[in-house]
Amino acid sequence: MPIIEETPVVIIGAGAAGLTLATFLHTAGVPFVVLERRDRAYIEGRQRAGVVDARGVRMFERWGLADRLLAGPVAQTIDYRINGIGRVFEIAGDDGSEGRFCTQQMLVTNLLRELIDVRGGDVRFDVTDVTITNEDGQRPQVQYARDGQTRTIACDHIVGCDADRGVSRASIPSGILTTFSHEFGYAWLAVLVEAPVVAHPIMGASDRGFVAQLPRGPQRSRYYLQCALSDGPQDWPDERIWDEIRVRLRDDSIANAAVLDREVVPLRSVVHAPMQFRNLYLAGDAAHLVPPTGAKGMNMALYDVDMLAQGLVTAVRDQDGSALADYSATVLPRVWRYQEFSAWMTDTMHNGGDPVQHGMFRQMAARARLDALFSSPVAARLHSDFQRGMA
Ligand code: RFL
Repeated sequence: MPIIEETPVVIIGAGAAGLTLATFLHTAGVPFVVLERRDRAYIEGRQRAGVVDARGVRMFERWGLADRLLAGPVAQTIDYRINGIGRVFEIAGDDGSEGRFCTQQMLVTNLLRELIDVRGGDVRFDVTDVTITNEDGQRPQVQYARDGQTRTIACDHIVGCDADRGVSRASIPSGILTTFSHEFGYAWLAVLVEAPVVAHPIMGASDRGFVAQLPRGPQRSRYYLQCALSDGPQDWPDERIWDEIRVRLRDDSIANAAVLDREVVPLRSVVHAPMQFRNLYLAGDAAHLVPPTGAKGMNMALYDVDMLAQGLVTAVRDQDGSALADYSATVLPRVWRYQEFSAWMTDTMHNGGDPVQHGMFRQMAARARLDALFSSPVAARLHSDFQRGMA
């Protein structure tokens, strides 16, 4: 016999979105269950984003969690380079709020500690075979297997925080969602190295392709190198990685360091809309993907769950489902603004470099766009606002 339980909210996926939402719900006294297919150690070890933007910092402050969850220095500068020649852009706003170089790994580890170890929140790891029943006029159910047993949870709301290949979006019948997508035609080799960022985070256009170095804690950084879509990690041995970094940054003094991880990430932008169907709500990568160039993937996920948490709290605690009904319409305009920003950053930094793909006209036009950040206070202000998540 399957085990049947009840809870108002089931969250599928314990990544940045699912754990943040669960912690907000716990803070507001709304019961939930989180289902995650991986184990805790795997999730704590997953390295990805590096910045919580200023809006995200404010959000954690508003929920009274910033001191316990966020760490790392403030994110104030980016060294934009063209063929090794750099100019340092100051990310500035007039409201005093700043982003933090808090890695996704650190945020997730702190969320797990706060939610499970401190508060005893209900997060179930190593689940398999999650299936969603979300029929018109019926109470939703989520079924899953763990330790050889099948269990069913009856609930009022299901939140899909299980990223692009999860079960949540796949459970929505075809014809309901529209998928908007764009492929950039190249990939990034993402390399985690045992070497810190020395002065400022770097975003570099070069004739040989894009290069970036971003902090991942006090001793580590992540390099990104534009590469072909057909490349695999095996095409990039350590020596090739370091040679290419030195050439693209025009800096022979950069010494080889240990390469801890390497993966090839195709650059694409995707939005699935609407972000809800009956009692199922999609958040984070389950609803949209951005190329990492603008550092917005995790921050968009945090925005989604901020809005969802507020809607779920009023629906469950105050029996007022109006904010939840408007969830998708509320968040999508902002999703599109940050899609546009991420595509802008991606085009500018890649077209401004290697002219092979888009030609020399687009190269010069992209460099002019980058120049405007340093010559036009209006362009600089807008760019700062997007970087800070305040646009
Ligand atoms: P996550 O963090 O991937 O979490 C999804 C969770 O769902 C679980 N899951 C399931 N659980 C149960 N049943 C199933 N059937 C399930 N299927 C999946 C997974 O195990 C996982 O634990 O998605 P979430 O929470 O939506 O968060 C989104 C962010 O992780 C993502 O947007 C960012 O990592 C994107 N990203 C970056 N974002 C930034 O803001 N700044 C960056 O600099 C940045 N760099 C990056 C990135 C993503 C990268 N990837 C994915 C390759 C760099 C890289 C290399």
